[in-house]
Amino acid sequence: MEFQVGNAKLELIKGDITDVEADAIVNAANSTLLGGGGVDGAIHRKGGPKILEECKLIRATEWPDGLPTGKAVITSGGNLKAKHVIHTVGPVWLGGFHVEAELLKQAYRNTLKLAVAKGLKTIAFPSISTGAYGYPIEEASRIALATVKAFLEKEDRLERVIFVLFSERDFEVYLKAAKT
Ligand code: AR6
Repeated sequence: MEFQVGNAKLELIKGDITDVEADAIVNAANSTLLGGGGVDGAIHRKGGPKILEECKLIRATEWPDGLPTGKAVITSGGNLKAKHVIHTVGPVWLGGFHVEAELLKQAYRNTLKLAVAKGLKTIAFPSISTGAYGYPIEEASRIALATVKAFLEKEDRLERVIFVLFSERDFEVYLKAAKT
């Protein structure tokens, strides 16, 4: 499913983000930047050790105490088809009373800003925070889509943003949110 937003195409697909060809795919990482399960594990497994080496360098230089929730950093794509990986940290769901929504917005927005700053044109997102971090996907999908749409309406340098949903159910939830 594809929608036009400003100058860009916003696309929803069901699939594995590690197979996507794009200027950047986004990693739903944790603050350590040293890997984990879910999409993070899949990206490091398929992308190979170069990505982890670059993450370690970022920790040693820019973020010695870890990447704060809502921030984003970029590495190469290693062995992936994607040229780069943008690593961001979504919020852990704590019941909705702890600024989770604002932090989720920041994760999407800071990732998009970094992509533009690096001159990237195509970027693919997973559903940040809705796996291990427990964010209810209906609410997260609305925030994700609204944040990306608002960004694309003001910023004409991105050409394509793809949401890569891992399950049929996640895909249906995002599709419903995109249509309303
Ligand atoms: N392609 C696309 N989506 C995927 C893939 C994939 N290959 N694999 C999983 N997903 P999660 P979070 C979906 O848990 O909730 C990690 O351990 C998955 O079905 O990966 O932000 C990190 O190191 C779900 O819908 O990320 C952190 O510690 C979505 O990606 C923590 O998990 C996000 O699930 C981050 O938790």
